[in-house]
Amino acid sequence: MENEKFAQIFLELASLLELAEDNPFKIRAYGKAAQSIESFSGSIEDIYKKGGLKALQEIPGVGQHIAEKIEEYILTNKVSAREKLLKQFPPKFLELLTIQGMGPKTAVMLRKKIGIDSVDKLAKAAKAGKLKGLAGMGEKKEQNILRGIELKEKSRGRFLLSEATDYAHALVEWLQKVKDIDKIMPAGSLRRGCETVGDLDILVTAKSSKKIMDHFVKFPEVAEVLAKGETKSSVVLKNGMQADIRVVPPASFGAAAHYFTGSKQHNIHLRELGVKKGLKVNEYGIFKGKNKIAGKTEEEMFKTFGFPFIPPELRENRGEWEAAQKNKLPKLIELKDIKGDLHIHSPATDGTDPIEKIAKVAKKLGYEYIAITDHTESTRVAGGLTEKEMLKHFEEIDKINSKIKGITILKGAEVDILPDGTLDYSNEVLKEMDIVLAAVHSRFKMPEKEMTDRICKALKNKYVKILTHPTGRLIGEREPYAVNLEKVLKVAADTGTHIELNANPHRLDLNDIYCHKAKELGVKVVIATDAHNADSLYLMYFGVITARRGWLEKKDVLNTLPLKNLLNLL
Ligand code: DGT
Ligand code: CA
Ligand code: CA
Repeated sequence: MENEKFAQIFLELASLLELAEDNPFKIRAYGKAAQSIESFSGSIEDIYKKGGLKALQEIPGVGQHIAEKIEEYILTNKVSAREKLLKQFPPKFLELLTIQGMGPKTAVMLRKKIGIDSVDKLAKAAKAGKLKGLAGMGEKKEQNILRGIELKEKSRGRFLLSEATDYAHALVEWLQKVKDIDKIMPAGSLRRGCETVGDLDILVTAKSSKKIMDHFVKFPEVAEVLAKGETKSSVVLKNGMQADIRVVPPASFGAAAHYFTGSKQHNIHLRELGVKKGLKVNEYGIFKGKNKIAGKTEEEMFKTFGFPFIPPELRENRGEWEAAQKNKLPKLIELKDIKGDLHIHSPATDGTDPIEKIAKVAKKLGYEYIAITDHTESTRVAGGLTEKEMLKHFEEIDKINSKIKGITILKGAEVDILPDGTLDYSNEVLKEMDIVLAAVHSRFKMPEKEMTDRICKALKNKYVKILTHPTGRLIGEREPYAVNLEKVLKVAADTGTHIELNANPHRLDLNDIYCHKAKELGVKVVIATDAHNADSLYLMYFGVITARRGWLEKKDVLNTLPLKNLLNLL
């Protein structure tokens, strides 16, 4: 969480420099540093305190220049270069860049021509049709910006699952410092693994509620205390997220856990079942007349109705009650079922950690294999390799593979699907790979039919094994491209191609609903992190929880196979 502050500063600096039309290499360096710092597992501040500038420079993506800025921030709480640029481009103006369809050039132009310096003003101008006609602005571009604004408005007040998870962990750790605290459970959408979370709902049992509440409101990340009571308190954290805590009696813990985990629709169904049986269900328990007949554990809550335990990720009223009734709940995939990560970038393109380091972390995670899958020529912004460079890079991988024991490194690439559906590489080169991933990285705005044909054509290439991030969405930032996914999944089924569930919490692409659809159509899903550094291998967790929301079992996921079976299948 502390690191996030630094990452945020460099991201902002990158945007500011872009607005100032500074050197593109410098801009990329800041972007890379931000990414690397955000996913770095140690504390940046501690590293500086122990080893100074020199130690900072051991962090991937951090050179002398960036290390000095970190130092400046730690010592003065400011970065002068940033302060200077913020005078020219204030935060309200900067926010324009978070709108899909708004680049730095457009933002600067709009300010100069019609004085737009905030998202509010942009929204008004776009809605009034005042953008088209300005330099380089057509009807389409205006529409695009309008869609970007809507997307932003829709996601306002929601947080990525990863951010919510970080805060929930920190809060739980903080609460555990209270001596007589008993159970602590983050419930709500977080426990169900939803891709975005509105607020945190923490449940605790303890002897003294007062001690808990006193301690809760002193959590260092609290920005504002909204309410402080005996059974419930609410705060707003510094990132704008609300957190509610409830102290419940141990005899009602199961009922409260079930109620506050939700979803609301799931809860309503149980209450209705209760009514039919003459039982009252609420957050205190299940009651027959005045007698409480269940409530201590969640299992008990389900068992009273003759149901097995329904995992939180399934509680969306999407068929889990019927499946429980028939004893046909899936045995959901677990993190420990994953045997390897099949989508990883190395420094040969836009990754930041050496392959050896990645392999070491993968081994620690208990994996049997990883695949190094760098970008191909057309993805220039990410430093994509030509065919010749890729073959040379494979020789490097072979060398490393023969040196490293206990894990196998597969050679692959994330090959661009060109606008006409052909691939960036010839079959002669694809043939040399252990695994071929294919992805769309350009021309996102094609009409649906063209995009669908483009992707389906690529899937028909016999060397292509996995389609990565199938819709290209970035949660709250970029809409999925127009594509008929159902058709894509059918072609995947026919051609024996696998579909990625990209575990990056900004993507989670395929989403839960389409994971379920893939399963129905018999398409195996690959859960992969798309890691650009070793720490990002831990993002697998978010992929697995999304897969669970999509009802996937171990057998539905390709990278649960041991290496031998995987290679046979490929
Ligand atoms: P969020 O915070 O918007 O991401 O979503 P949740 O699911 O965490 O919703 P939240 O925080 O409003 O409430 C937590 C849980 O409390 C919710 O999942 C189910 C339960 N709950 C809240 N309001 C109601 C209600 O009106 N009826 C029922 N049956 N349950 C409710
Ligand atoms: Ca919530
Ligand atoms: Ca809540």
